Amino acid sequence: MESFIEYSEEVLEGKKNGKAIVALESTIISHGMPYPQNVQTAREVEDIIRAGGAVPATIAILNGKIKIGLSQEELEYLGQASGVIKASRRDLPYILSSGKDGATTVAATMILAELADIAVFVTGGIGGVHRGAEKTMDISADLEELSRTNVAVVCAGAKSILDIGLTLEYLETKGVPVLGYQTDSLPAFYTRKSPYQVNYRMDTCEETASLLRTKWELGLSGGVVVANPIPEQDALEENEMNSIIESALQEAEEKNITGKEATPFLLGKVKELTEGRSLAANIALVKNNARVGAKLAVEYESMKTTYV
Ligand code: PSU
Ligand code: MN
Repeated sequence: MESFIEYSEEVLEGKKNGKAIVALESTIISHGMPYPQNVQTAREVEDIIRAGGAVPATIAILNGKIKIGLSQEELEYLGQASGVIKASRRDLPYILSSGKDGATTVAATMILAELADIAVFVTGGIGGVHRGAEKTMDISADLEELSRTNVAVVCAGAKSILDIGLTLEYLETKGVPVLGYQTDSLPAFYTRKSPYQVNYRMDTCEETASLLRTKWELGLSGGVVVANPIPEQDALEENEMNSIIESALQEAEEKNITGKEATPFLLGKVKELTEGRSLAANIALVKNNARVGAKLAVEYESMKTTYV
């Protein structure tokens, strides 16, 4: 796969100078947020990572090339282009061999980040086990990827369009640690808490980085979920979100929306029903994750010398 990769100048330079690199996904840009907020948020998130002393690497596929780091023009293109394919693991061979454009999900971004030797990845929310999965079998490929690919994913937990309890069960079966950054409760994306506990609470990025090093140096392959709650002032009201999510799920069922369309449809519906407040919350939590992700990447990078 190496021959398909193109690094941005900034990422190449960063790698040469031994700087910490933070991967960012692109489905959130093309399918998760509307233009122009998507491009603006992506830029601001990159700036937060730079301010935190790390180098941002937004990952996508353009013209069949794996991009590790996007230029301003490429980011702008991705934010507006129609026909960009939402790319999970199973979509990579087609998009690469046919020279198409793909916006990478958590799963695909993890694969490409590992290929580029990037250990920390910042996003909004991960995919998971969908409600009703006992019938539909709709379980995001993100979970399978977390079980096999060595990348830490900083997110705001799992959105309650999913069955959070079953998502945790799946991750447990697959041996994926779910860590709470300064929290005991697993955050539920728009809200700081859910009825579920994380596996372990981490109070600092230093102890989190040390756990990552320990896991991978022991040869325990697979990812780690670092769940970071949305800031208090940006969180939405739990009961209100639950009823909005219920009606979004009901509409998806009525319209028979399945497969890869399910998550973008539900995200779009929630945004519509909250009149944009969910978008503001989404932007705030991604930025908050970028702050933690940059710090974590810098800590992780600084530990390299201790072990080799
Ligand atoms: N959850 C969110 N926002 C998102 C996604 C998930 O709150 O933008 C995107 C991510 O790219 C994630 C993907 O990897 O949706 C999961 O899609 P699916 O459920 O089809 O695997
Ligand atoms: Mn799915």
